[in-house]
Amino acid sequence: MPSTCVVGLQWGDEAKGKIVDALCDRHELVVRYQGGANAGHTVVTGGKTYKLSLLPSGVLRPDITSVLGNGLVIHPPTLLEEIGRLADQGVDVAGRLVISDRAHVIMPYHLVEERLTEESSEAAEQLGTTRRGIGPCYRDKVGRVHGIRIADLYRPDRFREQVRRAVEFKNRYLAAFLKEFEPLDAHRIADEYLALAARMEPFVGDATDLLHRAMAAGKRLLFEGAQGSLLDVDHGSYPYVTSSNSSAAGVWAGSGLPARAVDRWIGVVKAYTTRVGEGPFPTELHDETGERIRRVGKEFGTVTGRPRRCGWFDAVAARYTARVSGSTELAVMLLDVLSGIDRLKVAVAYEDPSGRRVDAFPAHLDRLAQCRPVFEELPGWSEDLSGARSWSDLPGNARDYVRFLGQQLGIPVGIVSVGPDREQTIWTD
Ligand code: 2SA
Ligand code: MG
Repeated sequence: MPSTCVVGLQWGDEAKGKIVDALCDRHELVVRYQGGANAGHTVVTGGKTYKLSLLPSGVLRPDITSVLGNGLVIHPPTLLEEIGRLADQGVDVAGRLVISDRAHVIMPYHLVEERLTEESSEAAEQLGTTRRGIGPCYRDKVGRVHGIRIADLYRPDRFREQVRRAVEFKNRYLAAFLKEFEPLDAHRIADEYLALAARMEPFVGDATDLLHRAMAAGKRLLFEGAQGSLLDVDHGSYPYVTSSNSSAAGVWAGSGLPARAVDRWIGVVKAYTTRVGEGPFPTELHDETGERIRRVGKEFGTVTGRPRRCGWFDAVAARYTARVSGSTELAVMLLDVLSGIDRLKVAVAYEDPSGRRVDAFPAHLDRLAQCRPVFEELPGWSEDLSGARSWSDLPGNARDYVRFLGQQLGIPVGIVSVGPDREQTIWTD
């Protein structure tokens, strides 16, 4: 039985959480390797809805160990709140959640710093982020001078000194930009975080070592990507991306395991495309069909509640990310949402302003913004798909549509989803 990686091939919210949840039966550990509380997973099981943001979907399974790898950025108040909320819903994570001591810590000033750019009068500085402090925390990680890791929380004297230096620096530049700025108090922040650290301590450990031991013992690992590959800081639609490697490229850096640890690579797509936040989106719909997809697909952000922008399936973008993420099989989600749309369109290429065909996903956002999709049209279906449980339960046009997506991306479709519930999943093999 192989270890598996599940990543989104679009701009996030591809319903990866549902696939991870379904695959838990065949794995022993679930590992997140990047991002933080900017992710949003909704898992519906046994008629209950669980909303997770920092914790991986695996925490809902009592026999799974969940790991937050070194590649994450962790906001202690959010982490503890999420653990508490799960406890209220009857899910106890004690003894089966491990947070890497190499992960970075999101500090209160990261949230203030993000407000600075997101509320800037310069439109280009507003990326439409989730405002969870993700970007500023990764900036400090890469900048090295002010980065704080989970392990630092357990060396109180050193930690207080780190916070003092960081706060002194941040106060100076924040005051220069913000009109009404109440300087941050390093003592208060350090006290607050040290108290939170004590509550987190049972969960903190050397996740890299734990994962290597698990691999050596033949345990099966399930890597859960957050956001989507088009939001990858290196490979995505830069600068309208998140600050981590949200494609499969992040697995090694964010977990400490070697490439050979994974042999099954599932790329997850919606049967259409959505995006939250700013940035070019060639197949975006500004009409009734777009509104219909948003309404039927309940396309609103899990973390922020923002309405998601909706559009046709973009095979140019997904073909690119399927390659970058090395996808060996495709999961097509939310197929049921397209029922009742007469003609379905899929972007199979782009065209630039001079009429030239563009097959490769452009590197520059200006070029992407200029590209117009070249659509191929497929007939839709009117049947409700939510009761389908096998490939043969799907209407012929729905099967053709799914096959077409697989052909466009050059990978076999292994999973089709027709609703949020665990049972509403079709395994094509
Ligand atoms: P950030 O906060 O720095 O990571 O934002 C940078 C860009 O990345 C996008 N982003 C996301 N896009 C889709 N889903 C995400 N998770 C939540 C969800 C989002 C929500 O599952 O619904 O609740 O709004 C996610 N996280 C980050 C973000 O929109 C920016 O474009
Ligand atoms: Mg999401």
